[in-house]
Amino acid sequence: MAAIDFRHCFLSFFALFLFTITPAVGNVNEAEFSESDIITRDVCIIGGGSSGTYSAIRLQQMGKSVAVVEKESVLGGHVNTYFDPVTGESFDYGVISFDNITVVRNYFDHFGIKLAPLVYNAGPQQYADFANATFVSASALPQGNLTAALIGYGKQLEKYPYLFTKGYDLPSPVPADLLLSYGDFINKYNLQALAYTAFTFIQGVGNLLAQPTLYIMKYFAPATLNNILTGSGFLTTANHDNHELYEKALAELGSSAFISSNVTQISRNNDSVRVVISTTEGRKLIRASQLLIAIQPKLSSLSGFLDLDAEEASLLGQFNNSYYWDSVVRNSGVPDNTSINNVDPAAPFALPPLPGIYSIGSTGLPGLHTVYYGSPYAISNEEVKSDILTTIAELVKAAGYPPVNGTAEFVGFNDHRPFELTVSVDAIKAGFYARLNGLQGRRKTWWTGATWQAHDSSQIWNWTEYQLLPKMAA
Ligand SMILES: Cc1cc2nc3c(=O)[nH]c(=O)nc-3n(C[C@@H](O)[C@@H](O)[C@H](O)COP(=O)(O)OP(=O)(O)OC[C@H]3O[C@@H](n4cnc5c(N)ncnc54)[C@H](O)[C@@H]3O)c2cc1C
Ligand SMILES: *[C@@H]1O[C@H](CO)[C@@H](O)[C@H](O)[C@H]1NC(C)=O
Ligand SMILES: *[C@@H]1O[C@H](CO)[C@@H](O)[C@H](O)[C@H]1NC(C)=O
Ligand SMILES: *[C@@H]1O[C@H](CO)[C@@H](O)[C@H](O)[C@H]1NC(C)=O
Ligand SMILES: *[C@@H]1O[C@H](CO)[C@@H](O)[C@H](O)[C@H]1NC(C)=O
Ligand SMILES: *[C@@H]1O[C@H](CO)[C@@H](O)[C@H](O)[C@H]1NC(C)=O
Ligand SMILES: *[C@@H]1O[C@H](CO)[C@@H](O)[C@H](O)[C@H]1NC(C)=O
Ligand SMILES: *[C@@H]1O[C@H](CO)[C@@H](O)[C@H](O)[C@H]1NC(C)=O
Ligand SMILES: *[C@@H]1O[C@H](CO)[C@@H](O)[C@H](O)[C@H]1NC(C)=O
Ligand SMILES: *[C@@H]1O[C@H](CO)[C@@H](O)[C@H](O)[C@H]1NC(C)=O
Repeated sequence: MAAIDFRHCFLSFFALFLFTITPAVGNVNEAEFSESDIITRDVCIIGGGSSGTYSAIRLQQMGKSVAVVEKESVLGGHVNTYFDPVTGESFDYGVISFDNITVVRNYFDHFGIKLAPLVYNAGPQQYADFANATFVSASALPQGNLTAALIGYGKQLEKYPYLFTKGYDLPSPVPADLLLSYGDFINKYNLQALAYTAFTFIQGVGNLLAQPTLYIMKYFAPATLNNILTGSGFLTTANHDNHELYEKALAELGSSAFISSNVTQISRNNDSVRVVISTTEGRKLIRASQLLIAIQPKLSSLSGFLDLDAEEASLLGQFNNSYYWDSVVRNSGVPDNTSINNVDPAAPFALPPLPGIYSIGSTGLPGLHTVYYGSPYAISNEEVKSDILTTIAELVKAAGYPPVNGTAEFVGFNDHRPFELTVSVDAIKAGFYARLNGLQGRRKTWWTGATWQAHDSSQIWNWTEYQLLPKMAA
């Protein structure tokens, strides 16, 4: 084993060193693999989250053979479902809601999973400035007509229908309003009353007001807007177990899914793609006609194993990203029926600074609250956990909530970095996305996921279904 580890270190170093100089490096030596460790498939998919799993299931239905490589021990990516041993109930605290559209209905129907309207039973909403544990009455927050602002926002969205069907296929020049910071856009169109609602729904983007409007519109799309305006329309699984979709997908994929597996090397040439993976049952070689990359395309995520060429490296190297966490805390001391939202009454639109907690949410189950956390820059999981527990303790003390039996502890905690991938306004103006789209199909490689459409599973599946898979199948 030591010899293999050593050689692997050497190869990765070598590949990293060379990729900027020559496009064709890291040829996989097939002779190292016995026949039983070589898997031949039409498409090899890297990442078994929202986009990778959808693509795998649909490509199989279209008659293609696939292999899916997922580093975690489960499929599903940002889906986190908590199973409460005390009540036997479950709830979702990662991906929760889906839109009532054909691709969503077909996908869940295929696995016999029932969808139902999403019902919020978050109980009374409290507001507090989490930075100094000061509770604030709702009437002290900025007032305005939310409905009017949402309708006004909808009128703006109507100007850019392509944003919601065609990924990042932007016109040239890119419309100036899409390049405004979201804060400036809100002020320009008098939409101040929706800022806090956007902050609560469009979590994880770092500094919401500083992001280019393009990114916020992609995420805060017409379907989401309509669901908020009508107060209905969001669907979730009837059993409150979104993870079931991924258990059933894993079972259907069978020996074509490689979970708990790391990609160690990918080499592409004009004939085929070769992917070396490290699984719990040893190293395997996947030979495929096409590669589908369904992980976040940060250069740092890919450069360790992918034979990137200069164009790929120069594009993917431009991405910056935000940070997002979800968690479940038991025995927080916050009453079961209470949710507390973070506000800063002194800040524009009362949006609190990040890094920080978005909200502490009632789950409807005794002793359990969800806590969401965001940051524009990198911080460690230990810092996040410590900030959450300290802040909760201060809020509980300030509120004078009655003592509970037990101490606050995490029973769920997930780091969703890298979350929103963004490039600079200058890069967007200079045609970054036209070049990025030019990677599709190039070097036998296709790309899907949030960065190609939005952090919204319904939108990702819809885009993958209508824009990507037909091109891959052709
Ligand atoms: C807390 C939270 C709540 C959300 N709520 C909703 C919601 O209610 N509704 C909604 O529509 N959307 C929601 N989203 C957005 C969510 O739908 C999208 O972020 C979606 O998961 C993105 O899909 P993806 O395929 O791009 O990435 P992911 O789903 O993250 O999938 C990527 C997969 O690749 C794996 N991976 C990464 N690197 C490697 C590697 N090197 N080798 C192998 N595998 C690798 C990861 O483990 C992961 O499984 C939420 C997201 C978060 C974080
Ligand atoms: C989805 O919308 C259709 C109408 O288009 C409706 O019949 C169906 O009940 C909705 N699904 C759910 C789960 O609400
Ligand atoms: C808490 O901080 C806010 C500003 O963020 C300030 O307006 C308020 O006075 C502070 N409250 C206390 C009790 O210090
Ligand atoms: C808010 O705006 C909506 C839509 O324009 C309007 O119907 C409603 O009367 C307004 N509400 C108030 C309180 O002004
Ligand atoms: C789904 O994609 C189709 C085809 O591009 C498009 O017409 C439709 O508006 C999309 N639906 C949503 C909700 O994005
Ligand atoms: C691979 O394909 C490209 C584009 O079709 C071509 O330019 C190149 O010469 C080919 N390389 C080899 C080794 O055949
Ligand atoms: C995958 O990589 C992780 C992190 O480097 C490591 O802990 C794990 O053992 C690896 N798994 C396999 C099967 O190689
Ligand atoms: C992007 O990078 C800059 C500089 O490193 C940083 O300040 C910013 O907060 C980052 N994050 C986002 C989400 O833009
Ligand atoms: C919330 O629960 C507390 C007890 O924990 C109770 O005193 C209070 O009346 C409840 N509030 C509501 C609105 O149900
Ligand atoms: C606290 O929990 C312990 C262990 O479950 C139990 O024995 C005890 O009676 C509980 N005390 C209160 C005040 O609920």
